[in-house]
Amino acid sequence: QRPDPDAAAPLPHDASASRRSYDVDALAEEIVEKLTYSIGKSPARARKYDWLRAVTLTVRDRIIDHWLEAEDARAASGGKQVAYLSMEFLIGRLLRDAINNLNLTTQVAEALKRYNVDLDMIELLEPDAALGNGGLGRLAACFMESMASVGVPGFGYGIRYVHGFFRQEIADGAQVELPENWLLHGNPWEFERRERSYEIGFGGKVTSVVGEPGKPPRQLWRPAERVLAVAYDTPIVGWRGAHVNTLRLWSAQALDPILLDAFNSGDHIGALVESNKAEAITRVLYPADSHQAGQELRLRQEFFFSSASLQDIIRRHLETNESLSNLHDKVSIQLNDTHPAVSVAELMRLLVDVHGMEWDEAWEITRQTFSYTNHTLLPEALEHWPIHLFERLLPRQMQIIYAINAAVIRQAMESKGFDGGRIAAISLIDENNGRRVRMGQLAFVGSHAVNGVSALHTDLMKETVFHALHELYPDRIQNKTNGVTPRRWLMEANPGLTSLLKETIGEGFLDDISKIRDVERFATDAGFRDRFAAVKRENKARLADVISERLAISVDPDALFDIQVKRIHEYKRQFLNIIEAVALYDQIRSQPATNWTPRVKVFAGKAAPSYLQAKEIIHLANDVARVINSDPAVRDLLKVVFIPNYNVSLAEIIMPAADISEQISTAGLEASGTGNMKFALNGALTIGTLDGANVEMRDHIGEENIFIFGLTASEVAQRRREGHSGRSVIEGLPLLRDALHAISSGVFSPDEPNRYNGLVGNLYNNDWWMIAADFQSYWDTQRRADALWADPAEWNRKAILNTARMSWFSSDRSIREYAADIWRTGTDA
Ligand code: CR6
Repeated sequence: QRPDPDAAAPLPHDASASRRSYDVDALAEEIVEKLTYSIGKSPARARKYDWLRAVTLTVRDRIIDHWLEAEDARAASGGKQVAYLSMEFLIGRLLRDAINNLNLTTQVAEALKRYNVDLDMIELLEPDAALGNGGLGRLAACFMESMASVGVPGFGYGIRYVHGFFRQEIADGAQVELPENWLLHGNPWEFERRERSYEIGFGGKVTSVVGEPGKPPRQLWRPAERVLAVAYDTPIVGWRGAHVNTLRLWSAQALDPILLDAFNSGDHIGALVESNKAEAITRVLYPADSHQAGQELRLRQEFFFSSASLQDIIRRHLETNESLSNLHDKVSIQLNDTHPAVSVAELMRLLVDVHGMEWDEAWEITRQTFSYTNHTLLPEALEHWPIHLFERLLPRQMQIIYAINAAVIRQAMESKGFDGGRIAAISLIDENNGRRVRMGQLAFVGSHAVNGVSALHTDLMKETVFHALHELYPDRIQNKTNGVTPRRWLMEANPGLTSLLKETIGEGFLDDISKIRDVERFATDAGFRDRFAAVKRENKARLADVISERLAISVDPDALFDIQVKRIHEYKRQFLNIIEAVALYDQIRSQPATNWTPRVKVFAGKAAPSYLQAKEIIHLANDVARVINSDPAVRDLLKVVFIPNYNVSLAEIIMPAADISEQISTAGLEASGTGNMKFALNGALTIGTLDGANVEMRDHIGEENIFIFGLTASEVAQRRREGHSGRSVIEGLPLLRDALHAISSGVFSPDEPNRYNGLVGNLYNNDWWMIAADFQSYWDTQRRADALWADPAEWNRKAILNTARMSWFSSDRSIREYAADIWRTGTDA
């Protein structure tokens, strides 16, 4: 029997005497004790941030009991663990998550109320830990939470960036990037683990040392430069406190904090050069999403956290095992994209050079240990490093990659009769673009399992980037469709809907999200539909308040909220959405008598600082918003809003407030998407292409409950082969032509009429992203949505069916599949 989340003092599992109490009196007392003795303030003098810290420390203590217990249990069982290596963890705020997962919401709020402090207000002060760019980083965060919830013993390994993803402001319509400073008030969640530090080398030389008779010479790498990786641990607590896993993030430090000789001889700056150079490695997150940032510092980051994590994994293994020959039975290492792919070469070096293992055995263990997730097919995002850079920074790893490559090519020629062209396709070295190491190929050959993140994406992997490798290793690629955690994205983000569901179908869905399907029966119940709609309206009013506070724009919560929030990228086609807004604006003005559906189009998202087209799209959205919102002719029929600084916390407000979710990428290019899942779970209707996980969403939700439009992936490929360009399409569609003309003639940018000539010109000359090609279909589908909006009962029925049928897209399901098919670790359920 699970405890009732709203009961006064539910202990997640059996309470042991040492456990801290969960009742309100004890919590209230302890919060003040933290305030007094850990922070040095009396309740009367405490400021908001002091309360945040005191509450965090109080909640944290309750996690620690479980954490230590989990560590002991794990060590005693000797079972297999998962190490999830990811350059990004986009965790957002942790306090609400922790309180929710411990079922402490009511009690903590009650305890704080005694001091006239509001828990909601305190929670909002917590900085958003933005150690990631977008979907990939957020997926890693959802996976950490799900591993702890379903009982997969896991470690997340990543980088403790001092500055996370930049803060975005909009000035005169354009994006401005400002540094982010999440550690400003300290980070009460983390524990520095000095004893867990490792040396990481760069550069230098490799020498051959003659070994024992009959054995090959050993290679000795003497790095020219060495830095220290220091671990910082954050406990991640699962649902109902069942398990606590560890997120271990590495921070770079110099071995010598200061060069005293230099300092004493008067070179005060030079004395700090080394420590600056070392610390630069973990100073800032690269803000490129689905795009390779090809600088040396990025490769240093990748190697730094890979090597530190592997050294840590090996050390932990050897604490309870005699040798490394069973490493693959005890740990599964998941490579989250190719960012940690250098791990394949580094593990070989550690096994062979440092621990004296034979090459063949080491290779077998390496392959059995690693698995790799691919997250994109975009050519500009596939990582490849110039050989000369790789060799200079990582000379021994380069040798190892050559050796692996030779073996793979030999195997291909011998067993499958591969010839020239197909050898070039599998080679770890790209010979065409000035010789580069291909990280995707390295990750692929070094892993026993390779997965895509949606069914369509996985199929396309087999047909495109990994076509030849798939022929060589036909059993290696499998699919693992992404998911999102329902704790954060339903319970915490949408308490109104959660309560309504609890009242309607009971609380079973909290523990087993598949039970949410029970609400399907109520989709035709008028009373329930009204309550569902009332919750949505409240969530929209909350978003309207945010829009009014931040932008001084008033929007009507009764209008249709049509929302596209995600990174700004040409393939995601925010431009298509903006053109539709312009065309609609035009129509509303020229046909004022028509019964238009009042709409609020909401945009949010960041552009990579060096991605000029993406920045132009942001500028255009803001220019169009300014003109439309100030035109009395459209009255309240159309509003366009760009909310700055999209992040996890803002997403938690936006996702529950959407009527329409825009998932309109050019088919074949969005590997999965995860925002699409969050919206639909919260009862938004999707307008989307048959791309990424939209395809599977359609299958689960039912074709009639989702708006699908546009070219399919194979049609896009076909058009591109035929040399499609937008001109003839545009000339045949007056609606589109006029909208584009308005944009390119300066209607929205009178201060610089030519500002959007480039963007529009691309559609005429090329239309690579099929915006012109898909416009009519998109427009028609939006009008179908208008028509449905006119029938609220029917709209709400479909919205309820979305919520009811989205449970498969829980990251608990994804994690169970990884555990069963790739990691071969157990779960609780
Ligand atoms: N940009 C994909 O583009 C996917 C996530 C997580 C992305 C997106 O469709 O949902 O990964 N890819 O799998 C990369 O980051 C390389 C993303 O977030």
